[in-house]
Amino acid sequence: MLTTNGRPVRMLLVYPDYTDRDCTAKVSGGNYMEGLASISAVLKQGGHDCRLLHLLYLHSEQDYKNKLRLMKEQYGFDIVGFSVRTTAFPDAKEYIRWTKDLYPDCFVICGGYHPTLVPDEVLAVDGVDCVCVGDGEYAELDLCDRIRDGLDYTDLESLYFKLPDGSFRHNPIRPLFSDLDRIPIPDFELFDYDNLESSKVGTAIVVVSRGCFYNCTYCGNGNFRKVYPNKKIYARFRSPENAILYLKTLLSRHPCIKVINFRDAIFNMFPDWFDHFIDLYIKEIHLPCTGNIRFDILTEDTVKKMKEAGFYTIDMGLESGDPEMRFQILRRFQTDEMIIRCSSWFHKYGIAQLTYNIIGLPFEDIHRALKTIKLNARIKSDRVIPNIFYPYEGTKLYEISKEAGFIPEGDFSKRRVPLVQPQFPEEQVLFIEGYFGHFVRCYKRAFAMPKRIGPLYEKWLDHRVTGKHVPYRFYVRIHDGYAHLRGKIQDFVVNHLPKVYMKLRMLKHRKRAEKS
Ligand code: B12
Ligand code: SF4
Repeated sequence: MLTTNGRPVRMLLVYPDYTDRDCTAKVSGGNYMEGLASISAVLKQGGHDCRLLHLLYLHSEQDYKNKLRLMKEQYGFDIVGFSVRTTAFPDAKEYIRWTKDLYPDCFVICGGYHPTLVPDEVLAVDGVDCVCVGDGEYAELDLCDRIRDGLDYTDLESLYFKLPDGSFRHNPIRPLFSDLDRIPIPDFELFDYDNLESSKVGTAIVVVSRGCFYNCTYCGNGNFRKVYPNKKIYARFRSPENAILYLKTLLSRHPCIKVINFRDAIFNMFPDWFDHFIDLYIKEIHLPCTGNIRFDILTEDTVKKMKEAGFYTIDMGLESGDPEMRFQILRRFQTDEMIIRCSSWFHKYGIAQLTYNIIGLPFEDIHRALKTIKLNARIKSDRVIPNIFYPYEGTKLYEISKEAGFIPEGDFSKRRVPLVQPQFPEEQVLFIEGYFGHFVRCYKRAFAMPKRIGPLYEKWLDHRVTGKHVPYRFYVRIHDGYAHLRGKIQDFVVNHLPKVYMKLRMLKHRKRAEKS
């Protein structure tokens, strides 16, 4: 049993924070993560200490070990905690192995989305001693307290342990508490905050809630909440007053922040909360902001108020333009009319609209994907983000994909198109993803044309997307080259000329808003 003999515990959190396989060292950037900042705040409030090893790119063994050694020399951690989202799991396994190579006696705990969805799979990994299921702040605090006091910790709620004989001990999951104001303001300084990718362009990633009460089949939320004994209160917000306190604290510590990006799953999930918060935000903060909004619970009045508050743009999950896919496969009960009506309010009040879309869903084909392009064009979305569907283990859509035989054998996490579906081959999915924005622009033009020419142009475009002889592979190759170059230029501007990037971005948003 690990103990620090009365000394406060030192915890090192490891955050593999990258989504590509680029191994080039980066000196700055990375994302803020509310969960880790929150754990750190609670541990520090409890008298322990916490540091972060923020992995901004795929590390080689030597690179990782050098960093860990340095941390050990400078900080002397007792526990290493890995935050693991599903797509980071294969790399996390390597980092854990290398950690144990260097420090065989070090206690390793994993938490985050993947360990919550499939705890035993994570606990089975060599080197993992413990897994945290669900929210981690108070499980971690109790663990550190017991380690400090030399007490048995293997019965702690929300933690699963690997025992010396290799068996697993599953403890019950602690109930959620409804009052998020109990959690201290996050420890923003766990991160090199002013150097984060968002901070460099004057933007703060802010999360003032937990969870979501919807059940979209591709999203982990439906399953994250199942682990709790009182799952009904899974979706919770800080009180509007406490959320304002959060923002004021952040702004006083980091005056470089000029824009707030609310990354809560659905910012208007509780319409009364949202209206009250906006009133306070107008009075007390009033900085340009953006957030993720759901169409079906919005009123025109709220959109009007959002404009007043400083919302210059909003994000919304459109996901699929095919109503059948939306209702039956994704379980998102939003009609085309609803989506079109809400979007018109955003145009009316000059708030730019960004939509998220999924390509390569199970049972989708290029004709259905084309409907997604067309719906984006119809609502005149200002910015479109196409994402290729990834079947997260533990989600309903993973099960559906597996049952249909669309999930290939072996590790599919590194495939560009995870599902293998005869009716929607890889090159077509990549083509739609690559040229999504281009075609949305073309269809916008078609829909704006006079009645006699518009439909003809639309037909010609349909043929360019779904025609029999479209050279999909060739187009994909051209797009890949272009995207690589564009990414390099954008990285350079964000990291070396952040002020120019910020100015260009604000200018672009202003232009869009003026246009609408
Ligand atoms: C805000 C957010 C973001 C932000 C911030 C990212 C971040 N890492 O937090 C941004 C916009 C950058 C982002 C990006 C991405 N995101 Co995101 N994001 C969210 C969102 C909406 C809320 C997360 C949040 O802050 N929750 C509140 C905090 C307090 O909770 P938490 O993070 O879960 O942390 C708690 C526990 O998990 C646990 N815990 C976490 N780590 C650890 C570590 C240890 C040691 C312990 C003990 C406990 C522990 O304790 C924490 C405190 O209670 C969720 C959806 C949702 N509703 O949860 C998706 C979600 C996390 N995102 C997801 C994905 C896929 C991504 C991207 C990969 C998307 C992409 N293709 O680019 C990237 C990955 C970026 C990255 N480097 O991590 C998935 C993850 C699915 C999965 N199974 O792993 C989610 C769940 C949405 C979904 N599709 O289901 N995201
Ligand atoms: S509304 Fe968003 S966060 Fe909520 S379940 Fe659906 S996809 Fe997940």
